[in-house]
Amino acid sequence: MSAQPVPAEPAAAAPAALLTSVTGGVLTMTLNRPHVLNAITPELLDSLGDALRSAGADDAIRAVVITGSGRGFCSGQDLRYAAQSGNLDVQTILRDHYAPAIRLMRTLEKPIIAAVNGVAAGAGFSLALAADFRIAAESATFVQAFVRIGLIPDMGSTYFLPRLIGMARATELAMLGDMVPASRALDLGLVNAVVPDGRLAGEAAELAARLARGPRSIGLIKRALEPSLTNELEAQLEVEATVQGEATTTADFFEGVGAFLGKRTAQFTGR
Ligand code: T3D
Repeated sequence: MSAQPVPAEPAAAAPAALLTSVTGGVLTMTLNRPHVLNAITPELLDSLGDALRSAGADDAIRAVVITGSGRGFCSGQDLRYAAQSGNLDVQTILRDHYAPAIRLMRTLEKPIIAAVNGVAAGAGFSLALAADFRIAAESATFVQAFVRIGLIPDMGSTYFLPRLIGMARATELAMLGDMVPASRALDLGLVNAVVPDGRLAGEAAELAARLARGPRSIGLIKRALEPSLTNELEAQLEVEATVQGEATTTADFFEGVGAFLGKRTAQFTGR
C-alpha cells in the first residue's frame, strides 16, 4: 500500500498590517508590523487610507487614534521591502501611496490623535506630524531618519515640521537626523503631552472619548485652521465667515445654545 500524502497544514494567514477597532465613537488604528517597528509598506498606507475613508463616511465615528503595536510607533518606509520589491520608482510611490494617506488625514473632519508608543522614524515621524494631537509615551523617540540614508524628509515632514516648531529647529532635526527624546519633543512643541508608558493607551483613549463627545464644530475647526498659516488675514476672515455659517446650521449648535439657556449639559451628536 503506497503512503498517502499528508495534507499540508493550512498556511497561517499573515496578520493584518493594520488592526482597527471601534469603541464609543473612537476608531483606533494600530500599525501592526512589530517585527520591523511597524515600518511602512504601500499596502499598509492603502489600508490606512481605506480606514480613514470609511471613518469619514461613518457618522458614528467621531475621533481617531493611530498607534503602533510592539515597541515602536513606526520606523518609516520599510527599507527591506523597498529593496526586495525592486520598485525604486519612489516618486510614484510617494504620489500614489504616501500623499493620499496624508491628504486623507488632513481633510478628515474628525480629530486624529497619534499615540506615539515608541520610536517614530522617517515617514513614521511624518505620520505623527499629520495628526491633530500627539501624545507620546515617556520612552518614545522621534528621528528624522531620512538624512541618515541620504534622503530628504517626505510624507509631509517638510510641511508640518517648520509649522510646528519653526524653521530653525526643523532644519536642525532634518539635517542632523538626531534622536529626539519625548521630553525634548515636548519642549519643542512637537507633542501635546508626554505620559508614563503604561498610561499612553488610556490617556489617548480618554482624550479621544472627550473629542468624540464634542460637537460637529470640532471637525469644522479643523477645516478652518487648515489654511490659516498660508492665508492672508482677509482670506482667513472669509474662511471663518463661511465655516461659521455652516456651524450655525448644525444640530449641535442648536443643542449647545439650548443647553446653555436651559442651564444643562449639552448632549452633542456630532451632527
Ligand atoms: O524608499 C522610499 O520609498 C522613499 C521613502 C522614504 C520614507 C522614509 O521613511 S525614509 C526613512 C526610513 N526609515 C529609516 O531609515 C529608519 C530605519 N530604522 C532605524 O534607524 C532604527 O531601526 C530605529 C532608529 C528606528 C530603531 O532602532 P532600534 O535599535 O530601536 O531597533 P532596530 O534593532 O534597528 O530595529 C528592530 C528591527 O526592525 C530590526 O530588524 P531585525 O534586525 O531584528 O531583523 C530592523 O532591521 C527592523 N527595522 C527598523 N526599521 C526598519 C526596519 N526594517 C525595515 N525598514 C525599516 N525602516
